[in-house]
Amino acid sequence: MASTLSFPVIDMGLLGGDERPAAMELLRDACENWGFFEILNHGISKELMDEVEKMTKGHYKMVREQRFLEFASKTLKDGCDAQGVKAENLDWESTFFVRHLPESNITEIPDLDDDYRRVMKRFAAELEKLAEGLLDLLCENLGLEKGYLARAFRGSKGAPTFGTKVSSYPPCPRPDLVKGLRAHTDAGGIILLFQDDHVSGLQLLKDGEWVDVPPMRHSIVVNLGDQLEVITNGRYKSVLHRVVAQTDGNRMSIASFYNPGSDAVIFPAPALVEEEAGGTYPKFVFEDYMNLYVRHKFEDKEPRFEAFKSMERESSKRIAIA
Ligand SMILES: O=C(O)CCC(=O)C(=O)O
Ligand SMILES: [Fe+2]
Repeated sequence: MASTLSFPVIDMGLLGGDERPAAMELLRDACENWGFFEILNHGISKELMDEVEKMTKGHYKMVREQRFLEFASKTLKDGCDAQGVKAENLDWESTFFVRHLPESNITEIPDLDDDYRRVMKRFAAELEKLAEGLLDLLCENLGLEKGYLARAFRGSKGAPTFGTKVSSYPPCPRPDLVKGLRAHTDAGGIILLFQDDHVSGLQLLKDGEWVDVPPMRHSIVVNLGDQLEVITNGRYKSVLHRVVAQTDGNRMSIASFYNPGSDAVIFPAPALVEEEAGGTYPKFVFEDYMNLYVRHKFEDKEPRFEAFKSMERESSKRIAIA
C-alpha cells in the first residue's frame, strides 16, 4: 500500500535562523535518499499561487475541457485514442507547455487571456529565483562553490532552459485502463511543482514501493532530474515517479522544469569524482540527451546514460587509433 510516511517536508523559513543546520541536513537526506521533497515558506506569495490556481482551473474549464472529454470518451469506448495509440501507452492528462527561458513563447500560446499570461509570467519569474536559490543550497550541501550548478546549466546563451507544463488530470472512471502519467524520471535539472492541494495522485518509487507525495496547501514539491544525477556523479539521483488517475476530482499540476541550456555540456563535477573509482557518468551536450529522452522517456534511465558512455568510449578509441 502506498504510504506518505516521513515524506521530507522542509520549512525554508528555518534557513535564516538557528535551525538552519537541521534544515540543511533534512535537505541533504531528501536529495540523497528521496530525490523529492516538499518546501514551505519558499517565498512565493500565497496570493500569487491562489491567482495562478484560479486562472489555471478556469482556463481548463473554458478552453480545454471539451477537447479532453472527446479524447476520454473515445479512449474509454475503443481502448485507443483518435490516432490509434492504445490506452496503456496514453496518459489521462490535458496539458500545455510554456517556455520562459532562454526566451518566452507565452505570447504564442493560443487561447490564453492576457491576465492569465501576466500572472503566469510573474509566477515563472518567482519560480526561476526559487530554483536558483535551491541549486545554491544543493551546492552548499555538496561542497561545491556557490553558483556551480547554475553555471553548469548555462549554455552559450548564458541561460538555462526553463519552462512550465500546466496539466489537469480529470477524474477517470477506469484508472486500471489508463494511467494519469506513466512512470518516468525527469530528464532535466530541478523541477518545481505546484500541485493541487485536494486531489492527490503523484507517487514516487522508494525502496521498491510507491509512496504518495502528500498534497499540502501552498507548498512546492521539488524533484531532481537526470542532469543533477550526472553532475553530482550519482550522489543525488533522479527518482521514478508517476501520476495515478483518480476516480474523483480534477487534479491541477503546474510543473516547472529548470533545465540546462540546450548546448550546455553536462558532466560530473570534478570535485565529486574520486580518481580511483573512475567516472560512472558520461559527458554530453544536453540537447543530445533530450533527443534520446523524448524517444525513451517511459523507460529506465540507465540505458540512456550507458548510450552516452559507449559513445564516449567509441570516440576515445578513434582518437587513440588516429
Ligand atoms: O503532475 C505531476 O504531479 C507530475 C508531472 C510530472 O511528473 C511531469 O510532468 O514530469
Ligand atoms: Fe515528471
